[in-house]
Amino acid sequence: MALRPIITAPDPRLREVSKPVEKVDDALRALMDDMLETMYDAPGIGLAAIQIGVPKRVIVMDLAGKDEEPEPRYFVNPEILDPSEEMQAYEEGCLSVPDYFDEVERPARCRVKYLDYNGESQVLDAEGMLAICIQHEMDHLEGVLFIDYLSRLKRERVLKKLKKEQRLAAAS
Ligand code: GNR
Ligand code: NI
Repeated sequence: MALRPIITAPDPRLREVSKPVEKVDDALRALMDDMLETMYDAPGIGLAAIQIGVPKRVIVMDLAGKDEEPEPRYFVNPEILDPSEEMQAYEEGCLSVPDYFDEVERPARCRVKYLDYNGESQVLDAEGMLAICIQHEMDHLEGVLFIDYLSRLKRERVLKKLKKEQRLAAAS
């Protein structure tokens, strides 16, 4: 297992549409292991492969609390079905948009169809934080970031600040 660097906005790779996985094999499981380790280290509750620069439709997640047993989840080629009409708002953050949080509204419930760590087909009914996180991660697979739901003014302000920070970091 290895930690991989997390790429941050406005890196153009975050805008790529990730490609479906053809086979859940040992190489893909090694990628998922690295993703989980990188996510725990960050720390974060979810990670899409493109956030470490790999444009595959793979997501890892763990929503267990700090004092609970880890509960790693793996989603390969996920699809969202039956999003609810009812929406819920939540203050979101993203490891690829560091140190910025803002409210995003998404369907409160959805169903997710995906392949698991062993390549077996699964269907999961999601609500609450699970629904929020799976939709946030699915967006990454389409090259969408949570700041895309904010006003243009807010988004440009965030991106400008990130660019400036990256410029300063590169110069030091
Ligand atoms: O760690 C994360 N926390 C979070 C909080 C609210 C809504 C979504 C998230 S996902 C984020 C990790 C991440 O960037 N995944 O893509
Ligand atoms: Ni994110």
